[in-house]
Amino acid sequence: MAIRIDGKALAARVKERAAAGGRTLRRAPGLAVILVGEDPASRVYVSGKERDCAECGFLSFEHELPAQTEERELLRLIGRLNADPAVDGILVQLPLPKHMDEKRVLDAIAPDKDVDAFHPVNVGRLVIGEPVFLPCTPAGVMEMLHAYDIPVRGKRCVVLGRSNIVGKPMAMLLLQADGTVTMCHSRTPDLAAITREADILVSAVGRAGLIGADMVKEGAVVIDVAMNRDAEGKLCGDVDLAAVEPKASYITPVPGGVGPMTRAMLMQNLLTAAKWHQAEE
Ligand code: L34
Repeated sequence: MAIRIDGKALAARVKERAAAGGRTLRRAPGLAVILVGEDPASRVYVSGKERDCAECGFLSFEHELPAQTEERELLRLIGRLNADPAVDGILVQLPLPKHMDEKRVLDAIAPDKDVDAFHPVNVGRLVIGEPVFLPCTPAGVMEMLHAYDIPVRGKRCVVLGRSNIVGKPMAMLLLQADGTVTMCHSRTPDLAAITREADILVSAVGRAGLIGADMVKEGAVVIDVAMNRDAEGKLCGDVDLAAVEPKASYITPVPGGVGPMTRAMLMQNLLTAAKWHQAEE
């Protein structure tokens, strides 16, 4: 029977660490959170991030814009926040409304305030192994592996999903930890043959029930990054937890797994940004 990785408890520890770091600074780190439109899930995640800031003794500045806001207005707001010395980090919650060009918006965030690590400069830094900010979700997964003394070196790691937010940076971090990494996606034939080879399996697809026991090797570490709703509307990941749990060595639940860790790593990035900014003052 797998050990359940407790993302909630671990996130609390990461946040305490960030809070302690913040107390050594001259002023509290400040996060600007931009939410465009009324996606209910985004609303929940953004509220969580603001609560995390408060818990850490950090400031948060919320900017709620209506769904029909014009892109140039959002770009103007980002420009103002880039220049605002009280703002150490800027987070534009995704997804954006369809009429906006996500890439243009994310590229407008100053790299030194890009606490999501989505800007090409920060992606590039990650790829060459010199990151300033770590992308929150993959960094949260690495923190979980580390906290449970799960080695990555030499292990077969399989990442499902190739998004810029999760799949690609996840593969990069596992690679930098000396894992042997395979990436799978919607065009990968015979997925199960590959996932069954994994010592560490990370699923970030977004399809409830995708990972059954037949796709998992005995004793594998199974990390579920997805946030889906099942037929009854209950929150779940890609992994059929009941089926896979007896076979895995470690497993992350949804909720209470990677989600809270994503938010905790954001606090760590915000602290990093604030340290940089205050060292320059
Ligand atoms: N810019 N947009 C930007 N940065 C991000 O890092 C995100 N993401 C994803 C969506 N858009 C983003 C998040 O923050 C997903 N995501 C996220 C963050 C937190 C949680 C889930 C997804 C989370 O806290 N999940 C809780 C359950 C929350 C609930 O009850 O709905 C959990 O225990 O998993």
